[in-house]
Amino acid sequence: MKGVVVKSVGDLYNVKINNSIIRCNYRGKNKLNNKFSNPIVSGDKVEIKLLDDKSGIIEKVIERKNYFIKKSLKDKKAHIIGANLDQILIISSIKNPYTKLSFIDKCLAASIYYNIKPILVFNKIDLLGNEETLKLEKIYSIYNGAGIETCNISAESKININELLKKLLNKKTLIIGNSGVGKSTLINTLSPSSNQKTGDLSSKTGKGRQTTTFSETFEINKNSYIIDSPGFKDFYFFDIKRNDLKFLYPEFILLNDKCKFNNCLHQNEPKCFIKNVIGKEVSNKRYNNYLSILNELE
Ligand SMILES: Nc1nc2c(ncn2[C@@H]2O[C@H](COP(=O)(O)OP(=O)(O)O)[C@@H](O)[C@H]2O)c(=O)[nH]1
Ligand SMILES: [Mg+2]
Ligand SMILES: [Zn+2]
Repeated sequence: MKGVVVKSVGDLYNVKINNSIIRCNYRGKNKLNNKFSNPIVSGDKVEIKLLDDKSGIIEKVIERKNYFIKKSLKDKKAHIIGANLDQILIISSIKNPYTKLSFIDKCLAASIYYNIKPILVFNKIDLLGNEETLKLEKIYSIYNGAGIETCNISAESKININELLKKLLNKKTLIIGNSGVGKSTLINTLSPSSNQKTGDLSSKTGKGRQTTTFSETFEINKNSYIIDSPGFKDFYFFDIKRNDLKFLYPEFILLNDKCKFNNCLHQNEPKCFIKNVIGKEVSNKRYNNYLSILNELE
């Protein structure tokens, strides 16, 4: 029988078949390609053998259409956050906590690398004063200028939720972002029966505590699903290399081959076209973050 994994807890997986949930084990763990730190994730399509009407064994993971992975700091392997996705919402906030643009840029680059459309969402707009609203507008102009779709919401005060909902219809959407930006709150707003635990911000650090530990799928309606994921503190690429990065910036795409050297990384090479258009076609902030991400990569 075929089903879809909607939740994983340790070695147990909830597999949805028609409208019921079957609790499954997986025995093939050792046979798997050991590139991954977790063998099966929310969104995976699997074949199972039923043991009774509530439990079964996963016999096979069906080849993934795509996946979103990051490097696990524990074992340096690839940690899969979600599989078989149509798009990714990168949830950020200007306040409580502030999301660094370099973190956003890494999430965007990875989404593009894995061929999954990113949408940049700023949550908690109910908290913003005039100055912060202006700051957010500047950030939007940077990302819209780079060809990235954006949206601002308040998951708690339910602002712009219908606009966001329209983008989610008939899609499977992974939700990522730092801890505390409101991913689980958004899931509860979009899918009220989901009852995801949400976290208070730590009074010491102003950052979120981790309350979601495994990716889990929730239904918005019959054809629309959202996957909540544990917040990342930082984001380390697994298989994205230095030479890949310049192809993961949409605003570079038409300009990359205008440099003198076709292996130009737009650092200090002579006759680099990109360096000449910083502050114009390419934003200063995006370029500086590009350089710092580049320096982290092999
Ligand atoms: N003011 C405000 N607070 C929010 C909003 N969304 C979430 N929060 C709060 O932010 C904290 C962290 O939310 P949570 O959903 O657990 O974040 P997660 O770690 O990304 O899943 C909780 O105290 C929420 O009540 C919002 O739109 N506005
Ligand atoms: Mg959460
Ligand atoms: Zn260049």
